[in-house]
Amino acid sequence: MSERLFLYFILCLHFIVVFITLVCATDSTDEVQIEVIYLPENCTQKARKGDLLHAHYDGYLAKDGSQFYCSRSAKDGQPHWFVHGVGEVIKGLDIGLKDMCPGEKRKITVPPSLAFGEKGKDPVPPNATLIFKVELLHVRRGPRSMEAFNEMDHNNDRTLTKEEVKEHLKMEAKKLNVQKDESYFDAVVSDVFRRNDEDADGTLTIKEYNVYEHDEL
Ligand SMILES: *[C@@H]1O[C@H](CO)[C@@H](O)[C@H](O)[C@H]1NC(C)=O
Ligand SMILES: *[C@@H]1O[C@H](CO)[C@@H](O)[C@H](O)[C@H]1NC(C)=O
Ligand SMILES: [Ca+2]
Ligand SMILES: [Ca+2]
Repeated sequence: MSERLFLYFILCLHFIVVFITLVCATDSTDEVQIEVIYLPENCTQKARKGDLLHAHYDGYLAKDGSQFYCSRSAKDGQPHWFVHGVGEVIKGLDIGLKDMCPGEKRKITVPPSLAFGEKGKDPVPPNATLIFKVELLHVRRGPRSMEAFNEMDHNNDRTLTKEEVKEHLKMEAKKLNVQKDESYFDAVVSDVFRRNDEDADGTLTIKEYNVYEHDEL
């Protein structure tokens, strides 16, 4: 009798182990898998939340390997600029691009829950696991980074005036070879202040400027 009890006990243990394994397996299918294809010798700047990333990427459906997106052939074939870690791209890509270096290449596998979910989004079908091949070209500190704030804050008083923001925008435009006239910059500055200057005192504090906090991906 006691032997049967013992066997029963073992069987139960076995079930628990199988159960735990299954639960863990289910968990891991909801995770982003990152495979580093190429890592440059020197990593000049790792991608952080709020950074501007410049990248080429191809998207494939995991189930048959068919390609649904290619930045090299889409629109003008230019690599994309986007802000990292703030939902400008699907959640799975924000997670998969974390700490990536300029020049690095990754294969990122994204479960549907962190991509287009149960509904899908044309041309991605429902419940699709996606594979992205990403080549990161440049990482720049984004406009909402502490670095950018400090760069703009010429007199280091921890607040930004309209003039300071305007000067910064002009400098950025010059760096990127974008030609704009004075009224364009005035309009952008007004817009930035209208949306961020909560107490309407004509300056932006760090809090009002909404600097991205630490990475929480
Ligand atoms: C990497 O950085 C070191 C030190 O800055 C430099 O000497 C070396 O040439 C760099 N290598 C590459 C491949 O850029
Ligand atoms: C997608 O997955 C959900 C949850 O597993 C399921 O209820 C739904 O029927 C699936 N949709 C399609 C179109 O396969
Ligand atoms: Ca200032
Ligand atoms: Ca203010």
